[in-house]
Parts: sequence; C-alpha cells; structure tokens
Amino acid sequence: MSTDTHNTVKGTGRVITRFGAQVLVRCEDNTDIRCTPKRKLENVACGDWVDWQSNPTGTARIDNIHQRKNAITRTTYRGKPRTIAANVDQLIIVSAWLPEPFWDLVDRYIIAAELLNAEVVIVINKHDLAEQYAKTSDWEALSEYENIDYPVLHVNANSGEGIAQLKELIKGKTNILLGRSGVGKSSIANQIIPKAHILTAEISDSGEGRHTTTTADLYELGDDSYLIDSPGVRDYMPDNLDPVKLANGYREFRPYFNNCKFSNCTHNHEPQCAIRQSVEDGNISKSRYQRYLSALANL
Ligand SMILES: Nc1nc2c(ncn2[C@@H]2O[C@H](COP(=O)(O)OP(=O)(O)OP(=O)(O)O)[C@@H](O)[C@H]2O)c(=O)[nH]1
Ligand SMILES: [Zn+2]
Repeated sequence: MSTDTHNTVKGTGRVITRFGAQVLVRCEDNTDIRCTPKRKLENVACGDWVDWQSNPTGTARIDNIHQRKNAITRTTYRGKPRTIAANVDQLIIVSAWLPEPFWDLVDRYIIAAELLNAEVVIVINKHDLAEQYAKTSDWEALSEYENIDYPVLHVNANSGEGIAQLKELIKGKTNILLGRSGVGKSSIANQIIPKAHILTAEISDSGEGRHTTTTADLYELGDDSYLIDSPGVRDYMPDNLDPVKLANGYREFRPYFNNCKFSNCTHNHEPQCAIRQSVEDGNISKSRYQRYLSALANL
C-alpha cells in the first residue's frame, strides 16, 4: 500500500466477495476495503487480484484486474456469461456414502477441472457410513480414479478424520468446494476454517448492501491457501461443451486420440476408434467410457 502527496492511497489485493456492484478486497496488510470497480471492470469476481485506489473524498475504486489464470463462468438466465470465481487452482469434489455417490457428476466436475487447467481432489465424506452403504462398484469407481492419478481422500467431517490430509492437499492453492447437496461440504469447510461462520455473519450484518448467497466467498487460510465456498457453483457444468472438449476432459483418453482413424472421431460409433479399442484392451476403464458416452449423448 502507498500514499502519494494528494493523499491517494493505492494498493493491491484479492477480491473475497461481492455485494451487488461493490466488492470487498483483502489487502496485503490483511485489512479489507470496500471498492467499486471502474467502468468496464464490472465483471470483477471473487478470487481476482486487483489494483485499487482511494482518496479522502470518495470510496475506493478498482482500476485494474490482474490477468486471470482461469475463470469459472455461468450463463445467466439472460444468456450473459457471469464470472463466479477467478484464479482457481484446485477443485475439491465432494461425494459421500449417503446420499449415494453419483459418479457421472464427479466426472462432470473433473471435465470442468481439466478445461480450467485446475487440479482435482476427490473427497468421499461420511467414512463412518462406508461399511453400511458402500457397494463394490463404488470402490471400483474410486480405484479407477486413483489409477488415472486423481487423489482420493476418505473423510469424516463429524470426527475430523482425513481433515489434516485434506489441509495438506489444499496448501498453497486456491481451492473450490463442489458437490451435491447433503454430502457435507459445509461441514468440511467448518472443519478447515472454524471461523468461516463468523466471517459470513459479519459481512451480512454490516448493513451496507446485503451479502447474497448466490455469490462466492473466498476464505484466506494463510500460507497462500484459499478456500472458495459458493452455492452458485455447487452444480457447476462447463458452458459450451462440445465433443472435443468433452473427450479432453477424460485425461486417460488423450494418449490415444491420434490413433483414431478419423481426426474428428467422437469415440462412439466410428470404425477404428483407438479409444474404443483401448477400452476393449482394458487400458481405459469401461465405466468411465460409458459415462463419457452418456455425457456425449446429452450434449
Ligand atoms: N454420518 C456423517 N454425517 C455427516 C458427515 N459430515 C456431514 N454429515 C451430515 O450430513 C448432513 C449434510 O451436511 P452439510 O455439511 O450441510 O452438507 P452440504 O454438502 O454443505 O449441503 P448443502 O449446503 O445443501 O449443499 C448434515 O446433517 C451433517 O451433519 C460425516 O462425516 N458423517
Ligand atoms: Zn475415437
């Protein structure tokens, strides 16, 4: 932060949440400042790094958004793309033994991660219910993810089991929690950041503009680690998916693409498809391939 002769204060910080037209920026000295983006920067989002400046008479203004690594966008009902979160390094994809795991949805989050060039952690919560509810096919699905190098972590958000390992995996990264309702995302978030509740309560009680639950909130965990919790991305599905992007979302397919007879192969009905052959040879999981086909049919 710096002050010049005209009492203009300038600084750099990270957007932690939005309130309507305004955003809250966490500054380098750990203070928060409320800012209004200047014209054309209205799409500033949670997770953005920004330059701001304030003067004694007016509110602080965002003058510059640093170039983004990536952005999670969602098309509004008016058909306009809206940025929900920016600069996300890792998707924490949460499932539980109850409600029962839905691997098609896990695959979809993974596709999103691959398109965003973000890492993945697959979390299975409610480990205490595994014995009662886990099916053989579920254990197989999990080992298939591990076979293609996605880390799988068993967690019990009630007892805290697995939380230390999860904290280790999220270190130094900006993480976002995803998963269907009831799997325990909030319980996990509260284990990681016990003060999260207080922070959201403080923001919504500030009186100046209500904190809406549809926007993302970023929590700073120290050591360059961040956690984003957002109801708006819990059922996130990448926009504008096409067969090429979809197939690229299945990382184990990639080594074989060049061996398909047709360069525009959708790996479905086409003759001499290297992906189908690899499934037959046992080099690609049959279940993952079937989920790919069903996603392809739904494009
Ligand atoms: N048995 C068991 N129950 C858990 C565990 N973790 C969370 N729960 C329970 O699961 C329910 C849902 O947890 P939440 O944390 O609210 O789930 P969520 O994913 O945030 O749900 P939404 O906010 O609807 O998206 C609550 O009743 C929790 O107490 C666990 O490890 N074991
Ligand atoms: Zn093919």
